[in-house]
Amino acid sequence: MDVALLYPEIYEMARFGPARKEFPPLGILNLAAAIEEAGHGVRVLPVSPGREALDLRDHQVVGFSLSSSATVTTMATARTSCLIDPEALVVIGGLHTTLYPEQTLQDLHADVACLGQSEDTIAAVLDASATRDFTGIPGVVWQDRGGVLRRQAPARLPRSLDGVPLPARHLLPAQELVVAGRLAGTDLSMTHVAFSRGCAFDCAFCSAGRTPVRYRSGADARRELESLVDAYKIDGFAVVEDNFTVSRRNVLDIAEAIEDLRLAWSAPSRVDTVDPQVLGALARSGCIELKFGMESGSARMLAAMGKRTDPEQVRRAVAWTADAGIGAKVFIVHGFPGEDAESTRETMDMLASLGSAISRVSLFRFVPLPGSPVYEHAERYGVHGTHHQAGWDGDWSKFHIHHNACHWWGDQAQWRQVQDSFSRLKDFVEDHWNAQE
Ligand code: B12
Ligand code: SF4
Repeated sequence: MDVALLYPEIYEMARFGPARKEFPPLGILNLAAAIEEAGHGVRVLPVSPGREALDLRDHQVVGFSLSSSATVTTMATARTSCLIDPEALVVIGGLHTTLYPEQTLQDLHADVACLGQSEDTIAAVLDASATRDFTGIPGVVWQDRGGVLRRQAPARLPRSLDGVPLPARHLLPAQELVVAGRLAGTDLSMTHVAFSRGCAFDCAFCSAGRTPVRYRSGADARRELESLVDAYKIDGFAVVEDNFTVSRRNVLDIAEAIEDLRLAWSAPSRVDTVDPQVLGALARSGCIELKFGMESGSARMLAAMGKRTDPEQVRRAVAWTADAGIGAKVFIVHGFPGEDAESTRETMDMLASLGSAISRVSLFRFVPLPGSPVYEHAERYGVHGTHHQAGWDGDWSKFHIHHNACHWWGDQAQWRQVQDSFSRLKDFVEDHWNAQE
């Protein structure tokens, strides 16, 4: 069978807009590798606003990836604009599908929805394309011939990712995979990798906790990096999952296994999952930057966000990281319910006191992301504007963390305070750390 997998093209909206693509769709490439292993042909095709209409009539299966809620509208437009053989099987997957499968199945006029990580189930779904009977396949939702919606729970996934095929990078042009100027402010030729999936935490603004935690072993991570050095001559890489340092044991295993490859790399982390020993091992293995979800300098806001960290842990982690010779980039989320001028001042004070120990700062505005605790329990947080609530306007595109200035909570006076304090924080960050990559 010939399969077309459509995914939303993502741009670096924070600074570059459509002039710069974000990084390749690794999950889709993992899925494509599993489809190839099952003996089918597969193409991965980007979709972006204004470029949704593709002629796919020579494919027997068309898959739509709804990897975030922000891109649902674009993918739904693609569904209606593409030319698709009426006999073709239309499959959907990705995080948004996993969160709201029944509704997404209807919105996308799809035959079957795959829930969660789908490398283990996609072959069986393709095999059932003639009968359209998906009975017995774990983690699928479909409408049977009698029009009844059927749902089968996902199987429990192994904790190890080693059995998951490596991303089928050969399906994309090399210039989409290997870039310069994107690794911790260096010009190194680099690519993106994912050594783990999911997160064990449940910060209120984040939906990453909905993905079960899985890790590659050190040996498997090394195998992937060696193949990347071989194929693309990379000098470095960025680890791009939710939270690379969740499991100390896995992180040390990977660090040790890749040490002699002499590659420079960066990864996301939490302030409470590093210590001097781990940081020493990461530095020896080539880590040049860790990206910490600092979020706020206010103990009150950290508690409100369910971050389970405190300002002292932020200070300690940043200092230890700088001592280990690793750059410490911090991410900040501004505007979570309860944010005010005082909490913003505490964030600026903390940034100022850490000063040059922080290599870079990325500032985001609070958005209730579908699937996150704040979205799914919006009333508890005083948040409005979700699709579960009255007055839903059907606009999924607003759940976007860049250039988002929606009034999500509080009265007009509180909103003005959030807006004013965000402007001050933004100016402060731009004055002190202007080189954001
Ligand atoms: C890496 C990443 C990115 C990368 C994406 C790189 C890429 N091109 O894939 C970048 C930085 C570009 C990015 C951008 C954004 N992201 Co992002 N991202 C992630 C992160 C950390 C990992 C995603 C991932 O690779 N997961 C692992 C792979 C294996 O899973 P997967 O991609 O979902 O694919 C698997 C399954 O879903 C399924 N599947 C997927 N598609 C399909 C299609 C079919 C047909 C089938 C059968 C199966 C299937 O099979 C795949 C293999 O198992 C997640 C966190 C998370 N836990 O998901 C956030 C996350 C998905 N991102 C999020 C957000 C908000 C965004 C942005 C909207 C941010 C913004 N600019 O405002 C954009 C838009 C992204 C988009 N695609 O629409 C939110 C989404 C929340 C939501 N409900 O919308 C998450 C959950 C993070 C969070 N903080 O909550 N992101
Ligand atoms: S913000 Fe970071 S630590 Fe918190 S749930 Fe999301 S990925 Fe995990």
